[in-house]
Amino acid sequence: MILVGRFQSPFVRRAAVTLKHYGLNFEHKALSSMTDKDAVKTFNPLGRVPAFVTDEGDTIVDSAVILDHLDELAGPSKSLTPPKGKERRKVLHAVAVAVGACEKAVGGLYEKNRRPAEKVHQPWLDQLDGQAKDGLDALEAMNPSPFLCGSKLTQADVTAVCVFDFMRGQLPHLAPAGRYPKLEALSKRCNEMPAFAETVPKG
Ligand SMILES: N[C@@H](CCC(=O)N[C@@H](CS)C(=O)NCC(=O)O)C(=O)O
Repeated sequence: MILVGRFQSPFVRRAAVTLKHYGLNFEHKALSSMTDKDAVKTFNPLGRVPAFVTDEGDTIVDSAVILDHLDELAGPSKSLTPPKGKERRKVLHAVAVAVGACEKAVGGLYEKNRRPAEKVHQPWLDQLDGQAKDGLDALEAMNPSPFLCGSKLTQADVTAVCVFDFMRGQLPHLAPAGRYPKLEALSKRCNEMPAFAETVPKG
């Protein structure tokens, strides 16, 4: 199995944490969607990360699709996403809020980094940042105790921590120290686990 993309991307990192949590061995190709665009395109026609090559040699893209495959490999007893019912909906809801917040934050980052300064539309940037913060507020309100969906680690925690750590590192104005004490504690708790500690982005 091959995971394509650097751990700086929260979408790549959530796939990597999940692989490691399930004890699945994989080759890591740390390609960047910015600086290795042509190489990334050999795995994903859209030039985005993550991409993934399965043991059967099939290529799949988008972190949600990759997680779906990994959950199937892990089987229902180990899966970080409950198989059905209220529990499953709760986890998928939290995952969707975290991913949505992340997409808004990344949209804001691109608005600032990829446009000439005079073409940045501040009201749009403010809206994106506001939505990203609203997403973190909603996760904080879920009151992780000790995890977002109860006593067990789920995909909600994996995704929320990857997103929170990304914002704290790359966009600290969205998650300043002390603003989200419960998510901060969740991140600390999770980052003590090898699957998280081994995927902390370097540099
Ligand atoms: N929905 C995708 C989002 C992936 C994504 O936005 N990846 C970013 C890196 S954080 C990327 O490759 N951006 C380059 C681009 O979209 O052109 C997923 O969950 O995998």
